[in-house]
Amino acid sequence: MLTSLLISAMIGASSAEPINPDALALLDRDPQLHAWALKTSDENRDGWLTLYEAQAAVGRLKEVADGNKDGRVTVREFEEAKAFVAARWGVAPQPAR
Ligand SMILES: [Ca+2]
Ligand SMILES: [Ca+2]
Repeated sequence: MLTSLLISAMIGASSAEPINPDALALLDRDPQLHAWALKTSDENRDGWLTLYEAQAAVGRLKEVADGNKDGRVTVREFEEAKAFVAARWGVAPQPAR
């Protein structure tokens, strides 16, 4: 489920764990976030996100999303962050399902 994946990816982004496979899985499942991650975190500009680049992207997303700085990203904060990065970086929103 995307929400639990999101939470674990966010937790991984804040920990000292060097490898966080959930970061790449999260971005792979969300085309809008993936497009945003490519714009902000594809450091070598090859059009692909490595796990390292994906982790950096999720770390950035968490900084943007955790509006009240309590170290946790709620689903609501996540949705607001997605809307924010879509507007700020010009990433097309996902069509409603
Ligand atoms: Ca890359
Ligand atoms: Ca929060």
